[in-house]
Amino acid sequence: MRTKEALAKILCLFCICLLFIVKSENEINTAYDTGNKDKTTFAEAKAVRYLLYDVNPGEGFNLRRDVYMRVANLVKFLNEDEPWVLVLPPWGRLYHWQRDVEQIKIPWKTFFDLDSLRQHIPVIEFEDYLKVRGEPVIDEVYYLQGFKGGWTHWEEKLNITECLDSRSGGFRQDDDGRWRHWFFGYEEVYAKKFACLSYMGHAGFIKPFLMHNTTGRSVYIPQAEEMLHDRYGHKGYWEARRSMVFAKHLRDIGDEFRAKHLTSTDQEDNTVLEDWTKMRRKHGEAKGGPYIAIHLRRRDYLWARKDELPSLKGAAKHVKKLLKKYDLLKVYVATDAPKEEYEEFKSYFKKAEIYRYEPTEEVFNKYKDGGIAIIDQWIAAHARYFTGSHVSTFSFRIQEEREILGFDPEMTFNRMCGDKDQDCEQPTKWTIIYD
Ligand SMILES: Nc1nc2c(ncn2[C@@H]2O[C@H](COP(=O)(O)OP(=O)(O)O)[C@@H](O)[C@H]2O)c(=O)[nH]1
Ligand SMILES: [Mg+2]
Repeated sequence: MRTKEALAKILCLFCICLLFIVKSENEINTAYDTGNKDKTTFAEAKAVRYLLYDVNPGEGFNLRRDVYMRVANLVKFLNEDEPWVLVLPPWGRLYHWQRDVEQIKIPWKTFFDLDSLRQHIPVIEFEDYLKVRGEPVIDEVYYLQGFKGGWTHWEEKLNITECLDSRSGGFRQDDDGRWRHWFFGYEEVYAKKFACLSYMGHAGFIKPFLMHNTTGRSVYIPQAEEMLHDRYGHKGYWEARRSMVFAKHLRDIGDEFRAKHLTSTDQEDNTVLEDWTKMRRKHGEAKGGPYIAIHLRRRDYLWARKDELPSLKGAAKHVKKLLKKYDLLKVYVATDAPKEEYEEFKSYFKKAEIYRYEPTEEVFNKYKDGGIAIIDQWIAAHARYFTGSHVSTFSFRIQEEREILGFDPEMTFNRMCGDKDQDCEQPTKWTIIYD
């Protein structure tokens, strides 16, 4: 009798274990639903679909961050009806990232905190997408483009048409009918279907098309910048923006630099970072470190926006005034300037201490130009006072970071003027919105 009871107990335990295993398998399958393993049969559960996107190759790092926000909110909107996961486009081959080492296939976790992104929408890295699919395949590609002949009045519309770009954005069909492309450097990847999609509209406008006119497990939309923000500067914009927390390893480097050279710590400066979903600072709560930060945009901007940028001497003159006004001695310079230009800028100061972050080779090799740009932005975001460069998205992202931290907008939304226009128009104050 005893042995029978014991046997029954063991059998029972075994059954419970089995149930658990089956349950967690199901959970895994619904969380990372895959093409191959998709044998789960939940009565109402819909299979997860994957959205991939990319931005016109000519666009820089900080406009790309802006396009992420648009697509992220599209994915959020899709998830109101169907489970979609956003596949993060690997970073690489950016126009400004020109050092000798090849900078491709950089995952998002190098630059951003994925857990924070995931508190807004479900995201996975491209490499994880490939693992989940088990095959280097993307089902459908819709290459976004404008309408032929441009437009005279604005209306939301989309239409599958011939490709306006004679190269079809570099997509070409091989002998087996597979669509080939550079695909972020993963040239083994192929797409099953390709079409050009003329588009004029906000990001949310593509939702019905994705839900009803596409059937593939994954849909890729290159040139996603054609889709506009659903509501620029509103609650959803800021939710997506707040979720884009920089990776901790980069914040740590910036914080170390602040403490070592700029007498700046979060406790002293009232800039302690909290979980973004709970963080809600009032304007003026953040004090910032005892330094002025400037974003001195040079290189390609010198010819593109020559009259709106100060000369190095002009910038120095302006910074001196600021140091006096705010009774400070230290200056942090975020810049893409070559060494000689930075040295020239520095030479205009006698008393003030001028700082720039310069990575060791080891740090550079790990985090690349994108990581260094973020460290610069992070340090600039913690200054008592910030001033940037005219219509630079690099400056804009610093301003947003400062809004999140809780600075007085007067200490944030500033830009340096060109030498000939000392009274130039200052940037719009896109202040943070929570509700
Ligand atoms: N590290 C660093 N890089 C910069 C700075 N300013 C510009 N860059 C580089 O130049 C690129 C500028 O492109 P983008 O992000 O599109 O900003 P925008 O062109 O100024 O609107 C950045 O991604 C960086 O690679 C800076 O202050 N620090
Ligand atoms: Mg740019």
